[in-house]
Amino acid sequence: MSSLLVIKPDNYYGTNVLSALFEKIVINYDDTITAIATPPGRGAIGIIRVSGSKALAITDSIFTPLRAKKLSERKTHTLTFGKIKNAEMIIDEVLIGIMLGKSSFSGEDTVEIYCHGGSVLLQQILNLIVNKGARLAQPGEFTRRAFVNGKIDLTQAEAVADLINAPTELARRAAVSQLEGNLRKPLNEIREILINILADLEAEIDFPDDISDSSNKNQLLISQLNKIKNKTNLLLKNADTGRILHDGFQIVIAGKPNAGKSSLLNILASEERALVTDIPGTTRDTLEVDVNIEGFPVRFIDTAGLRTARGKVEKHGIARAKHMISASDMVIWISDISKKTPTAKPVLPDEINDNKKVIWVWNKCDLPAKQTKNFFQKINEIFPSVKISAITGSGINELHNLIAEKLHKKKILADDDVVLMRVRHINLLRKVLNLINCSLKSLKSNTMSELIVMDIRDSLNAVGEITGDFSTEDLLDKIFSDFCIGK
Ligand SMILES: Nc1nc2c(ncn2[C@@H]2O[C@H](COP(=O)(O)OP(=O)(O)OP(=O)(O)O)[C@@H](O)[C@H]2O)c(=O)[nH]1
Ligand SMILES: [Mg+2]
Repeated sequence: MSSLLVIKPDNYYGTNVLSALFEKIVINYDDTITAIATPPGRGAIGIIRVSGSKALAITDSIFTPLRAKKLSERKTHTLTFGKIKNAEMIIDEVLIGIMLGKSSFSGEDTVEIYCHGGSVLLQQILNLIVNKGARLAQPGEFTRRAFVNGKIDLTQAEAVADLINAPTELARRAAVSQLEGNLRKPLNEIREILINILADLEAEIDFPDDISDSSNKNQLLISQLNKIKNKTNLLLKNADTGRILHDGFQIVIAGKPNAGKSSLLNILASEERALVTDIPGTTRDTLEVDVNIEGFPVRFIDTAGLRTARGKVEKHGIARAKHMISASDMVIWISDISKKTPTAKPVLPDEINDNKKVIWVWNKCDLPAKQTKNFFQKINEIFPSVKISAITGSGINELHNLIAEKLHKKKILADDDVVLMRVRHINLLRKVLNLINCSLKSLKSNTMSELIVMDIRDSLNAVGEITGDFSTEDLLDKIFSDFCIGK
């Protein structure tokens, strides 16, 4: 699709200061869409959604209510029992909910058909609806319409997807907070201040003679810009935590062959996922397991033992392990405590470019330790370390705690805490912060107002891009393509 600018109908960039910023293009969302909203497979109930101006008429044409009233004669938010028919053939007995116009999720007439949850049956009803004139919905199109119809902003639309995809309770809480508008509110406040600043600066440029006390004016401007800076910093405060909640945290388990990497993965996964033998070089490929660590979605990755490769397959496995190490958020370096380390200092692969991302795990502590006191001390000075046995399970709780500590668990405090979860939001807000800092510098050095106006406009656009007040079709396509069909 081409890169068109989408302006929401209720957009209030109404001031003449800003009107020149946008070219208004109205996108046609007039057709009626439909989709199965429940997951594939068998279930007690299946749901089909229909949304658009012909939703009621189309559904009426295949539905016979138990009592006389047609759907189009019923009030909003009512349920009607009856039969879906193809000509005279009964397809299913169903309950139908209707939500009309602005009072529906999408902001337009919406019908939900609750039928029995069989895939053939659902497909049949869907086909009937399409034959009567509805179009199959794109992924996330119901939510996209809610956005276009001004029911929610883009942060809330994204929160819908994040809520559905939330891998842990903590991620769900963060998504609900965003859905409730806890990100939208501070962004709107920032936008209001930016609009006011822009209007003042434009007036100053257009009518320079009317400006009386310019030093006072500058002070006011600086204090407004600092206000934005504080609000933006507050939003960015939990960005690291948010990114982990959204994208997960990758921990690679690495070490020499036979150190017990796969055994540790199995104990963390609470099941026998990886093959364990006493032959060094058992693991060749990477193996991933997702675990919830105190609310954070953590992916543990078992890797091939690092040594001089013997053969082509092992060589590939080791290359893959090294790649995973460099791309990871954290490395558990696992070392066999029952074997004497051949070097006086710890030697780690070059791919671990930051000691801060390492937790040193001494494994096999059920066996006699063969390390010198000196070596233990050296490790403790450089890395957080823990002694475990992947056979008996001892020390695993301590390892859990060390990981949780690194995940900044304490940063999420209350339900309404704003946690930026998407890289898109984080990058745009960092851009706002940079631009505001530039404006503050410009003001202090008495740079021309025109240049400050440009920075403020760019900040306004960046905030608008987060909320969707300023967005392109390409951006919307990208965001909504991650949604499931029917949402
Ligand atoms: N005594 C004892 N043996 C262990 C422990 N952890 C693993 N082992 C044994 O060590 C051997 C190697 O374990 P793995 O988990 O396959 O080791 P690995 O690091 O994945 O080895 P590669 O895949 O070959 O690199 C197996 O015989 C395990 O049973 C432990 O805590 N104590
Ligand atoms: Mg292994």
